[in-house]
Amino acid sequence: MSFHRLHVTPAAVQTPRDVQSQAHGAQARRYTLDNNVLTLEQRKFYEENGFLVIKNLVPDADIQRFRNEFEKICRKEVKPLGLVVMRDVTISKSEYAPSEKMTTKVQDFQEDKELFRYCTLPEILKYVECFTGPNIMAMHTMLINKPPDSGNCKKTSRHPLHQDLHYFPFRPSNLIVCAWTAMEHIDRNNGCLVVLPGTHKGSLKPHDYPKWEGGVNKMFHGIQDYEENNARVHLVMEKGDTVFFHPLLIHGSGQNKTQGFRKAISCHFASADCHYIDVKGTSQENIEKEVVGIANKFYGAENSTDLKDIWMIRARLVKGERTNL
Ligand SMILES: O=C(O)CCC(=O)C(=O)O
Repeated sequence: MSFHRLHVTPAAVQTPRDVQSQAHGAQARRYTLDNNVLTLEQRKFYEENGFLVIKNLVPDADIQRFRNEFEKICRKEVKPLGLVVMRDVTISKSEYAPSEKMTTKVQDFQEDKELFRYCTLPEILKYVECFTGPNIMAMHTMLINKPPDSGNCKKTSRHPLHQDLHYFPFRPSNLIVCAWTAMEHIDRNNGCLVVLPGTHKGSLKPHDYPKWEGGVNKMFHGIQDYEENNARVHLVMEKGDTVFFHPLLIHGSGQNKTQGFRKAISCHFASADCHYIDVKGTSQENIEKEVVGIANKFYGAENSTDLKDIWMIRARLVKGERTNL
């Protein structure tokens, strides 16, 4: 099966996905492509719920290598270009010492050969292609090291409920997918992902910092206005299990009540056929301001960067052709 570029089309014109849906009979499939990787049951599950867990997808040996590299970064033995290192809001600058305990997340590891291998693993890309088609860009990368919250009880390790599309100035959303891999056993005790099934069918909601007593970590925007009665699923995962989810799916993660640092590695992939949008005048304007402000500080520029440039610089082709993004 070959895929074609997907352009914004007038209502009367069919997209390749419409044609595929019809060829495969009864049910319209908006969120998955037909490439014989997903079973019918898996496709139906993703279409309905907006996420899909694949058990035991990433080998232990790879996870150990990601862990080793993360530790090297924390010890400042390697300093990959463009990498952003985040701390918990409760850790003051004066406390900073290069250690795993001070680092809650590293993001934008596209220049770190060892961590970036995650985004090129055939096991991962095989599934990503079911959502993006064959031209695949790795857009946003993270290794999350959720710290224990048991010491200060401020619950700052929680990640508020949000939709990842809030952060992204590119569309269409159906050609974007996140892969998130557990680097150890993850459950409600150490702060697993929680998802609101089916919410990927809704629209992008306004996000802002939640007013939490203990403070909120940088860029942890959340949704205030979501359906309280929507079912919630806590994703209990083993090392190597990987969840693929839609960027409109409402999700977050809970408090880490253990003494350990809960680790996961993730990448947001998009079809290279997606296009950038201008978020001015939309609910995404607040995140644009924040991201551009941080980038200008990082690169020492005065209001010179725009959101599209930031994304274009860090995006990497991992399969196929860089057609657009
Ligand atoms: O790993 C986590 O705790 C949550 C990550 C997440 O939802 C995100 O970064 O968008």
